[in-house]
Amino acid sequence: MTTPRPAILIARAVFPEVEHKLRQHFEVESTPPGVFWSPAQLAEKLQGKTGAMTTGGERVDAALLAACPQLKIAANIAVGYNNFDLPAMTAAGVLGTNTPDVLTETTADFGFALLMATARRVSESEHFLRAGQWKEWSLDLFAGVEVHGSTLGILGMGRIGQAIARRGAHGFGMNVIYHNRSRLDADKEAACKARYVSKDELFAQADHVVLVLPYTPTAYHTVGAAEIARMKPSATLINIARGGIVDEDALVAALRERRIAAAGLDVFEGEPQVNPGLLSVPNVVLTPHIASATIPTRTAMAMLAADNLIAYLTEGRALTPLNPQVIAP
Ligand code: 8YV
Repeated sequence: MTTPRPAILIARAVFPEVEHKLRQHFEVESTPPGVFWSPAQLAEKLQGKTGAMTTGGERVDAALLAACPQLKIAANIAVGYNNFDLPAMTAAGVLGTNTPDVLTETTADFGFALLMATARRVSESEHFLRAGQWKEWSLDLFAGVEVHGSTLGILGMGRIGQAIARRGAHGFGMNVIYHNRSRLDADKEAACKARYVSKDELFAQADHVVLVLPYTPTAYHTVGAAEIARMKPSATLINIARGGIVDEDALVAALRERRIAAAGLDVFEGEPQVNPGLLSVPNVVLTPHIASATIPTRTAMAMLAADNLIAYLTEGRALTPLNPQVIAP
């Protein structure tokens, strides 16, 4: 008698080649494109499954774990894992994995794209043009703020923060400052030409503040009215980390009153819902959480999540475990 193959759920539609790979190892239930499960539906779909391939949109918390006692692994297609209650997963003996490294450069490219679009008013001016409002050219038409040679302040100096720093320092001759939980070693600081400063100094000195820190419970509203008040009136704020890091109401007020020049946001506290205040101010560039969205990178992320599922459910090991103590208690 052959042992039955493990059953897994792909909780959100993935590329055909990823599903094909998984079907070589598992009984796979996939999710059609455009279908998104509520927490109750997700728990129902996971009945009898030992593995789940998730995205940032699926929460794996104590309630889900209690409803799905057979679950052994949740493989997130994301480097961030704030949708996982990791202590609860560890307590339930469920492994969590993420997708570091494969998205670093692509996400840094987008961070820079958003910075450029925000500083140089790309979206705002395009809306103006499309609305047929362009009648005359003038010297100050959509005059923005400088990028090259300006001061780039990076909050959160992990892999993506360093990749953004390299672009700023080497590509745009920017003066790079950063703040992080721990200071980088001298070699890494030299590679990014970055100088460590306090959080207060970062907000006060930067012409462009870029947020790339992980979203832990203590990071909630790291950027609130007080931090925004420290920023220069000509400064921009770019968020490609997680929406909850910024107090969006405080940001809307600052943008409306032009206390800072502009903001570029790829992430939102209640996404996919967007704070209506943000939709009502012109000096903000808004994108729907697409910083890692190129086909090669999203494929690499999904393949890494697939490889984690295969490695763990067939060989008891994982490539990028978040709570390795589940594997080797
Ligand atoms: C993901 C992200 O695409 O990796 C992350 O943490 O924010 C994005 O790259 C998104 O979270 C979907 O899972």
